[in-house]
Amino acid sequence: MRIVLHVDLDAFFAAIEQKERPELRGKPVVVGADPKGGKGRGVVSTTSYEAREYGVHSGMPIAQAYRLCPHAAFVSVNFPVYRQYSDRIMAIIRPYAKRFQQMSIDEAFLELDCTFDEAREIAREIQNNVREKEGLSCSIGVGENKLVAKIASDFQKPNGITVVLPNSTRRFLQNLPVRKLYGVGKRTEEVLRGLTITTIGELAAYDKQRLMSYFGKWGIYLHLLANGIDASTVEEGDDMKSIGREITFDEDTDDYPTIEQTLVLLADDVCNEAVHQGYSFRTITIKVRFSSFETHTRQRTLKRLHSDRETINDVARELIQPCLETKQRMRLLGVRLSGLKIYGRQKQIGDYV
Ligand code: TTP
Ligand code: MG
Repeated sequence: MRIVLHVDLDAFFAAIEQKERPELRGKPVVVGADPKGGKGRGVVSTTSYEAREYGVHSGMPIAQAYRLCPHAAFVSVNFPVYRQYSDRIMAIIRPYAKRFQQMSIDEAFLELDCTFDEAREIAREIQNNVREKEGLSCSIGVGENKLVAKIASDFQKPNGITVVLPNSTRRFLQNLPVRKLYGVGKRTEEVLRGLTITTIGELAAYDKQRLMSYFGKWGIYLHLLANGIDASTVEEGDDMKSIGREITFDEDTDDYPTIEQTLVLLADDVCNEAVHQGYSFRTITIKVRFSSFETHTRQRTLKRLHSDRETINDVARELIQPCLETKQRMRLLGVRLSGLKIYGRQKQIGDYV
């Protein structure tokens, strides 16, 4: 039987800050942009569980976080340190798996060759091992496929283990909101709500043909997911999804030199991060948010892997052109690299520049 285990670190960036700085332990910690006494722009990356009690969460404007919890410790993002933790933790987890797929800086799927009872033991061992070696806690989900394992790891956070046996998959999913299914974002959620579907159980029981008339092929896929069916496999590989940076301007701007300078800064930043971690990339994406909050992303996938900043700069400049032509003021600018592949560590990078 195929068993999938999903590991996700708890409050990852904030937990590392608390580990590195004992004075922050047990306190609300907000990792993200500078709040500037409530006037700061930019967003919250993540928060410690203590800060979540005040309603502060990832993606929230930092000024709002400041209003909700002014006495929190506001800490800026220290990405290279988080990446080092991530690399070490993934190296601890990887040997437990028959197949291993890292999904982001703090989560991975493991395909296991064992029984569900043994999988629960492995989950405990992984938690203990990560706690002893790195001083961090994680939550783990075990299920018959990736979909169930991922939803299960989120079910009892922090420091939880949730095992969903195949014969209880449908019952487990039934009362959860549709938003928990991967691929279901705000838009799909809203359309579903219009059909009076809010839970996964309601979606599973809905007529497949009608879903297809609203969503096309995606409707069939949604119906399968809601029924706990997911055929995607754990793919071996260096699957760090992306390396990205965003900057919210202090004041919205349509000044080309300012925008270009920022673009170069962002390109440099993501390039340094990629080279430092030994990644080459194939896809470059830019993100622009205008004053109206209207947000655009544009991307290009190149024919081969690259690892130089000039390529990022050239492609990013081309991609941003249509956004400049709108003459709207920009609020936020971002650059992201994806299609990443590891080419050993620093020493080989030169070969690919
Ligand atoms: P998550 O696993 O989504 O969040 P988390 O680990 O902080 O908390 P949880 O216990 O709920 O898993 O994301 C992992 C890290 O990615 C997170 O620590 C910070 C970063 N991140 C952002 O920078 N911005 C975001 O909007 C999100 C969701 C995460
Ligand atoms: Mg996490």
